[in-house]
Amino acid sequence: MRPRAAVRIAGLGLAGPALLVLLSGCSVNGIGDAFSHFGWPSNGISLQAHRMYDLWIASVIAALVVGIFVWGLIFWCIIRYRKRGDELPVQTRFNMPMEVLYTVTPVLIVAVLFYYTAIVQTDVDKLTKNPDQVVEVVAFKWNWQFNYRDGLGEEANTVASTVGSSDIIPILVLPTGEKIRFEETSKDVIHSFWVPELLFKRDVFPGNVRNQFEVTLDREGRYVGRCAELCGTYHAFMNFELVVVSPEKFDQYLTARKNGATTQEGMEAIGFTGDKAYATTTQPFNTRRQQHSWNQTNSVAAGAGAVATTGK
Ligand SMILES: [Cu+2]
Repeated sequence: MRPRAAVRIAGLGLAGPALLVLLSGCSVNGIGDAFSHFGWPSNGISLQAHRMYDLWIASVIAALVVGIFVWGLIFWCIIRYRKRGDELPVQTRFNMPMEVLYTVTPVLIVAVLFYYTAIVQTDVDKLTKNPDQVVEVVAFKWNWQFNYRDGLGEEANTVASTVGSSDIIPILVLPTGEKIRFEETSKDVIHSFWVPELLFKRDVFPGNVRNQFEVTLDREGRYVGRCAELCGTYHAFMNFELVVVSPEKFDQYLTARKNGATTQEGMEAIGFTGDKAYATTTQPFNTRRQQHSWNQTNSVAAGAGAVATTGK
C-alpha cells in the first residue's frame, strides 16, 4: 500500500512544475489582474517588461501550488498521526520512495524555475545585430545627455543631441515597435539609467565600460526617468523624461532635430506645444547649495541669485 501511495504523491509533485508550464503559457494576465499582480508593477511599457511580469506571476503561482501542497501534508500528518497513547512509534522506520521523492521533487521545481528565469533573462539582455535606433546615454553630475546615433559603438556619429540643465529637464523621445539600443557612458562617477515603467535599470560607468541594453517599447506616453545609483549631492534631482510616440512622429521629430531644431522645437513639430514641449512628469529642482544647514531658518542659497529663496 505504502509504496503505491508514495508513487501517487510523486505524481502530484511532478504535476506542480507541469502546472507552471501550463499556466505560464495561457492565463497569466487574468490571474495577475485577479490578485493585484502579486506585488509586481503591472504597468510595463516594453516587450521585455511584459516577459518579466509573466515570469513573476508564474513563479508566484508555482510557489503557491507548492505551498498549499506542503501545508496540506503538514496538517494531514498532525491529524492522522496525532498522539494516541504513551507508546512511542517505531523510531527507525523509513520509506525509500518517499525519501527519494522529497529530494527529487524540489530539485525538479528549482530546475524548472531556473530554466524559465534563464530564458527571460537572456531575452531581456539580448542585443540584436541591427537595432532600429541607437541612443547614447551620457550621465554626469547631475544630469543627462541623450545622443541619437547613426550606428553602433563609439565610432558612430551623433546626429542629434539633448542635454539637460538645471533649468530644463532633458527629454528623450523614442518610437514604439522599434528595437532601441542604449549605449551608456558616464563623464564622472557611476550613475544608473532607470525608467520605472521599463522595469529595468542599468548602471552607467565612467571609463572604458560601455554598458548596453535593448528595449522594444509598446505603449505611447510620458514617463519619468531617474538616476538609480547614489552619485552625489544632487543624485535625487537627476531626472529626465522618456516620451514614447508612434514611429511616424518619431521620424518627424528626428528629422526636425537633424535640421537644427532644439528639443523643444522638435516636440512642437510633433504636436507637443506650449508647456507640453517641456517635461510634464517631473520638474527642475533648485540645485544651489544652501549656505546653512536645513534646520536653520533664514537659510540663503549660495551664489548669484541667492535672493530668490529667502522668505519663502
Ligand atoms: Cu546619478
